[in-house]
Amino acid sequence: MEQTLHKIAAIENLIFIGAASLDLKLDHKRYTEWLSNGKNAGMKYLEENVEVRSNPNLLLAQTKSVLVFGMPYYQGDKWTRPGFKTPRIAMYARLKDYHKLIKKKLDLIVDKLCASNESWRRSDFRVAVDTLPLLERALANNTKTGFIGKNTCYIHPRKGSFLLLGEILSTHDFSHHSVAQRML
Ligand code: B12
Repeated sequence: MEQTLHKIAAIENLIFIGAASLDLKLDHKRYTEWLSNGKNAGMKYLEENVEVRSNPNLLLAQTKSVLVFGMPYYQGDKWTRPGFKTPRIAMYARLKDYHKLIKKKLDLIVDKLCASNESWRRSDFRVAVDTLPLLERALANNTKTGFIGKNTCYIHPRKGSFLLLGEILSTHDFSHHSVAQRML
């Protein structure tokens, strides 16, 4: 299954980071401390749905797996060549809106997963890219494939931290299912 998800993700120019452990107790604690220290700096929406953020079951009942994907967004030095005035725009913002971009790609992956198993329904999955109340970095960290850096970003051993995250929540346990042969 792992191998297949890596391949399907690559077709969409994503990387499959891994299936995350859903144990977010420590992260929940870190998050609430962060809030009580006022680190959200006026971003009021981060004070909402605090319980939901560390419990994917409240976003999709019976969630058994959270599959974490990444979209590398480093764009090399094409913006910094001599004579070219570098615009002061964050690198991720020079792309099309990544929420729409990644969501579309993850929706296609969900379609492929559903097509691979006739008992799987679209409603067994939920796609998240930034906008759902979910601790995305903590989940990426829980895949045990990389680490949280001093910049607070999830860092992938090969792709670094220029990586936007997206997730597929599923009621199916991806550590046990194998749809590999039927899919590709
Ligand atoms: C609010 C927000 C912001 C705010 C606040 C940033 C912040 N420090 O949280 C602002 C607008 C400033 C921002 C800026 C950026 N953001 Co932003 N942002 C978010 C958002 C919506 C929520 C983050 C959040 O909950 N913060 C609260 C803190 C407490 O949580 P956290 O940082 O996720 O940390 C948790 C874990 O990582 C863990 N943890 C923290 N430290 C440690 C240390 C160790 C050792 C361990 C084990 C665990 C651990 O515990 C924490 C609580 O669970 C997420 C999307 C999402 N839903 O998760 C994107 C997200 C974090 N942002 C992202 C990006 C790309 C950025 C920018 C790089 C964009 C840019 N300007 O180029 C900057 C980076 C700034 C920075 N260094 O954090 C990506 C990060 C991808 C990655 N590889 O990690 C995310 C995941 C969006 C996405 N879907 O791709 N962001």
